Amino acid sequence: ETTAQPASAPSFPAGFVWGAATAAYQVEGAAAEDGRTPSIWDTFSHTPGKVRNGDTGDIAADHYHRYRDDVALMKDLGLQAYRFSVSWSRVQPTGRGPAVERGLDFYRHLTDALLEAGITPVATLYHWDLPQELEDVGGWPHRDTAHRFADYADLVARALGDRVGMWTTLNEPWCSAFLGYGSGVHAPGRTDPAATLRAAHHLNLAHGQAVGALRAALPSTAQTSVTLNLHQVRPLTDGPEDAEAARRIDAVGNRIFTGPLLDGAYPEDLLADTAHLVDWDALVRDGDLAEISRPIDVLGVNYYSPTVVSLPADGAASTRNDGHGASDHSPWTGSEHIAFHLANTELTAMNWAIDADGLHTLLTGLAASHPRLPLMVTENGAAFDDYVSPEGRVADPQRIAYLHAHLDAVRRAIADGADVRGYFLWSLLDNFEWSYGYSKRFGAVYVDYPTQRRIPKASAHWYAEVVRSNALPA
Ligand code: GBH
Repeated sequence: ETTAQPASAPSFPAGFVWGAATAAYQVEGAAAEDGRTPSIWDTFSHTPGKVRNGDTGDIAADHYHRYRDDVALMKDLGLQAYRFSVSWSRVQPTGRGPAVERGLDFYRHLTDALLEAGITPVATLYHWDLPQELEDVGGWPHRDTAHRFADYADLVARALGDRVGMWTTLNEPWCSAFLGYGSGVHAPGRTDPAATLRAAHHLNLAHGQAVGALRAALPSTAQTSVTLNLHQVRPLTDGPEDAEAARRIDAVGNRIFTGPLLDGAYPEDLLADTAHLVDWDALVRDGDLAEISRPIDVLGVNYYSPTVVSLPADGAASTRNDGHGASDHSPWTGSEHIAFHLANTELTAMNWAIDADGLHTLLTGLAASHPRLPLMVTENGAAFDDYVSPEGRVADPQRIAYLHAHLDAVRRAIADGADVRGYFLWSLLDNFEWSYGYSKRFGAVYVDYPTQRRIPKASAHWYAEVVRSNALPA
C-alpha cells in the first residue's frame, strides 16, 4: 500500500460524506408520464414571460428515463451519496389521498440502483414543486397545506423507508415563501407580503409535522433534517444604519426559520418589523412552535454567495439583482427599503459574488450558536459559461477554483470546531435553473440537451479525485 497523498494534503475527517445533488423538477422531465400532474412549476414555466427563453421542465435532463446511466456515472466518479428530491405530484397527484404506485416505483428503482452501486440515497421531500391542485385551494399561505405535506411525508416514508436512511423535509423554505409569494420570480408567482409571511409559517409547520410523520414511519436509525439557505448577511459599512439593515435582513432571511426550527420561537424583532403585515398571534396557534421545533438530526445548509446590505439615508426603495430574475417587488417582505450590493470580487455567471470565507463564517457561526447540531453542506457550486471544445471536452477551471476555495472553507470550519458531516456539490448535472431556464449551467457534468449526452467537465474529474483521497490537492 502506498499513501497517495503527501502528508501535507489538507484532508477531511474519516467518514466525511461526499455527494452531489439535484432536484426533481430540474432534472427529471417526464412531466406528464405515469400519472404525474402539474406542479406550480409546470404552471409557472408554461406561463409566457416567467422563465427565460420560455424554457420548461417538460424534458429537462430526462433523468426519469436515464437514471440508470446517471447512477453509473456517479459510480464512475466515486460519489458516496446522491441527494435527490421527490416530485410530490408524481407520487400523490392531487396532493391528497392515495399514492400512485407507478410514481413511487421511479424512486424505488432509483434508490435500488443507487444502493446497488454503493451510493447512499438522501431524499428531499420538497424542492419547490407543490401540486397545482393544492395551490388552487390556497397554497402555502393556507394552513391546510402543512397537514397535506405531513400526510405526503408519511406516504413516501412508508414506500422508501426500507432503503432511504437520510431524509430532508424542505429545501430552502425561504425561496418557497419569499421568491414564490413575495417577489414572484418563482412559482406560483404571487406578490403579496401577508401571504409571504403566512407561507413561511406554514412551511415551518409543514416541516415539524413531517418530522413527526417520518419518525413514526421510519426505523429509529433514520436521520431527519431540513435544508436552509442561510443568507450570510454583512453590513456595507460599520455604521449603525447598515447594522440595522443587516439585522432586519437576518431576521426576515434567516431567523424566521432558525428561530422556530432550532430555538422554538419567532424572534421578537422579526415580529415587530412585520407586525403591520400579518397578525402573528392569529397565525401561530398554540402548539405550533412545539411541533416546528421537534429535534432534527442534521441541519442542511446551502451556500453560494454572501449578502451585503445598507440602509440608504434617503429611505428610497432599492432596485437590485437578486440572482433570480427581475421583479418590481422585493422579496424582503417588510424590509423593502434596504439596499443590496455586490461584494467586490469575481462573479459567477449568475452575477453572484464569489466569497468562500462566507461559508466558513456560516458554518462556524452555526457551530457557536448550536454546538450540538451536526451540519451538512447540502448545496454549493457555481454556474459558468461552459462549452464543449472541438475535442469534446469541457474545461471549467473557474468552477474548480470555486470548489477548491469553498471546500477549503469547509475544511477550515471543521478544524475550527464545526461538526460538518458531508458536502454535496450543486449540481450533478446541468439542469433547469428555475427562472433562468437552461441558460445557466451548474453541473459537474455537462448536458447536451438536444442529444441528452452527458460529458463530465474537468471539475467532475477534479471532484472525483477529492472524493477518492478525502482531501484537497496539496
Ligand atoms: C438553490 O437555490 C436551489 O436549491 C437550487 O435548486 C438551485 O438550482 C441552486 O441553488 C442554484 O440557484 O435571494 O436576493 O438573497 C439558491 C437560491 C440564490 C437564494 C441566491 C438566495 C441570493 C440572492 N439562492 N440568493 S437573494
